[in-house]
Amino acid sequence: MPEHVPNVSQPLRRSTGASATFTAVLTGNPNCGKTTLFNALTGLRARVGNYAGVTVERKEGAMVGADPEYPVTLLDLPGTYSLSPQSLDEQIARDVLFRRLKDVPEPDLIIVVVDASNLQRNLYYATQVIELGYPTLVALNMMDVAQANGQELDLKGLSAALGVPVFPLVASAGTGVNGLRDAVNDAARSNRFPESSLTSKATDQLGHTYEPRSFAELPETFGREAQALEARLERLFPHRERLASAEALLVLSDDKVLNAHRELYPAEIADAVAAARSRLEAAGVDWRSAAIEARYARVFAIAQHVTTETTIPGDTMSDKLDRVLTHRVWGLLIFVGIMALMFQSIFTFATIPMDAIKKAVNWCAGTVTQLLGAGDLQDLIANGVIQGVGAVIVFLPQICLLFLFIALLEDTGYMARAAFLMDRLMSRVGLHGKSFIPMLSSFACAIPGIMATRTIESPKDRLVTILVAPLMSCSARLPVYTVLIAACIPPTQLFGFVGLPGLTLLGMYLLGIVGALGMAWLFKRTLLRGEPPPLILELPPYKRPVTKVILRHMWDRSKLFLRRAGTVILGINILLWFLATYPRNPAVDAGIDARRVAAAQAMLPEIRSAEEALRKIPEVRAQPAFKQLVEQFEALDKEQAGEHLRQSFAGRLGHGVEPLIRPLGFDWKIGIGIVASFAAREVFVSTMSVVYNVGKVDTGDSASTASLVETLKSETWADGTPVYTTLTGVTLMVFYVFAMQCVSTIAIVRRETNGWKWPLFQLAYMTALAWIAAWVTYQGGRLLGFV
Ligand SMILES: Nc1nc2c(ncn2[C@@H]2O[C@H](COP(=O)(O)OP(=O)(O)OP(=O)(O)O)[C@@H](O)[C@H]2O)c(=O)[nH]1
Ligand SMILES: [Mg+2]
Repeated sequence: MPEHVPNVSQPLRRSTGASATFTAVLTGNPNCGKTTLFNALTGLRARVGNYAGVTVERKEGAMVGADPEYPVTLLDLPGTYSLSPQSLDEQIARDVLFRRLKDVPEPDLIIVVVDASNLQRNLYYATQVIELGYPTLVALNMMDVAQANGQELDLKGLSAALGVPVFPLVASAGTGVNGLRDAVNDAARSNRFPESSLTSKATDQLGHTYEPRSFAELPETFGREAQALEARLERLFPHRERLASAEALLVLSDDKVLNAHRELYPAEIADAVAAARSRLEAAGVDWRSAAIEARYARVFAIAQHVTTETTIPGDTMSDKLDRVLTHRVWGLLIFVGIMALMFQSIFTFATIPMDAIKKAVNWCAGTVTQLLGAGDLQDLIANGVIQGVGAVIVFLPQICLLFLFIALLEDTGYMARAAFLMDRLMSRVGLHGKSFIPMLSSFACAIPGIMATRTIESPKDRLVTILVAPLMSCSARLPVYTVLIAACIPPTQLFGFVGLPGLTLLGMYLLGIVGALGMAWLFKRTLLRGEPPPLILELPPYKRPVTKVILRHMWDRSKLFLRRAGTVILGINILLWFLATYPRNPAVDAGIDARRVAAAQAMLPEIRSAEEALRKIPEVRAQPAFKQLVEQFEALDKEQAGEHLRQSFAGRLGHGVEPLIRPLGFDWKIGIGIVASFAAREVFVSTMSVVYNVGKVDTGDSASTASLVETLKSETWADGTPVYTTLTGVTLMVFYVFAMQCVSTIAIVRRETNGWKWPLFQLAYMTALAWIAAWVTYQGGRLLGFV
């Protein structure tokens, strides 16, 4: 806690150090546009979305347009409905406002963001914050929505009733943001030099907030108890003197405050509170609801007073849409339809740009091959680096499309409906719909999904959701599915319009959902029993998505994907190239060369010496007349590359794990891919590209640049039967649906659960599940007659 104590008579806090910046905190109900305003003021791009609980961490940024001498730091907080938090993310706002976080500077200014179209509910929290006595201003956002709903607001009246300045805004369009920025600047300046700023209008207004204010007219007995407690708190925590009255109300009426934070309050407070509560009970006052009811009454009166309904409120567009979209039957059908459309279009629309990228990658690899002479360096750059990383980058268009869809789902407000629809299904497994939002976010990546679990109130439910979230197919699995589908699934059209590939992809995503629900059910019945609290989920009004938000979201995620390809994947590829290339056994080359010479001499008796034959071979390769011989050479090339790989470190690794994966129908080369992709799933495709290309004799034709899919299709077992059959492809995909192959996810689970226990458990159970599911698929498929 900072030592410096602002006292009530001093209008604004003087900064403690010359370098300390002025800190303005954005707080308010969920989904009222705090992050949109934060982005507008800072020029940053924090994530926004049209549902409650998008921001789950505090975020800091410098306000642009601040006076260079008086820089302003803005703090964006997760939304909360009150100062009595229900979930982890909501606690952050309370902890910042009550100065419980050591690494957060004391707020100099609070900007309460209020959703104008939902005044009454938002004012409940706003009045709680104003009562804290910080310099406060109200950012009245979503004025456009309020207007569209036919509500006219008396801003002066609102400002007078709240006793703080009010700034009307449409943050998503930037309207009014500059006025707010000016006011923050004024406050920052006057904070440094209170004596010279007494004339500033904004400061005058802000100065009002120091009047102790109470918006709840409490029953007399309750008020007396609250005051007594306030006095105690003031004495015990002199540095939080100003907050004491608000804190007293909270401590008295919320039993969770004391129970959850015993360490924050000495026994003296706990005893005093218990005594006060029993006195109140004896007097017939309900201490749990007295303060809440009193505040609601006041807030209701203010909202009534300042709102004029210009049209008779009827069914809004959102209500009408919701009647269909959240319908038990239609809603679910539409949900599945939207998902199917998403996966079908990921396939169809992405093909053209994907082909273009593929060509570009091949061109690069080809150019490098020509520029560098044959040898290890050429192989490393062309196959290890360009083809390996290229194999992942090819998927950029699909990733963009996936994120376009996810951003649309989030920003239109459909996400919350999906959670609502899934609530019935989720309650069967013992969770509620709120857990579905983190699961849906995990379609993009499990990391934001796991972070989003902070909105779940019950710790056990949160843990269950964390444990199952990585089962949802994330974007890193998309390249794996796509390659395997292209290599193993025939492109049959069903009913004339849906392709089997798109359906298979949808199937994998659905399998992930089913797996997640099944495991959640199991965990809720065994490890983490407990009833979920009732679902309270806000359905935000549908909004036209903001193009800028959608594009930024797509761009940010694509950048992340490319950066990963350029760093992690590149590193792993180079390492793999080494593992797949060395040690090199010269005996293999000598043996194969001898057979080449023998083959050449058998066909062309005029060749006498082995040297001559070796010299002639490149010539022969180029001549169509020697078709048979060229084919023999190609078989030998393949054998040579295969033998080298087999004897390499990677090959030994693959052979080492082969007994484990043989029952799943996988060979040792797939084994290399599976082991390597425990670091990150998309490494599978780049590994396959490296494994199948490394050491290939460059024959000048397109063999070394044949697409990965073609190469996979041509892979055979020793007996000549193809490795990548439909059954192998499906089995491998099933393995990837369930396997926990992501170091970053393990790290984030460790952070969110504060220890290694759960991430290791998760790694173990998911790997076991993946193996069992793949085994069932493979053996079941064989029983059904697939090969
Ligand atoms: N019509 C309209 N939409 C807005 C306005 N401000 C923000 N939005 C939209 O409202 C939604 C919520 O915005 P966010 O900035 O994510 O809200 P938040 O308060 O940070 O939400 P949480 O982080 O979940 O608490 C987004 O879809 C925004 O594009 C506004 O003034 N008018
Ligand atoms: Mg936010």
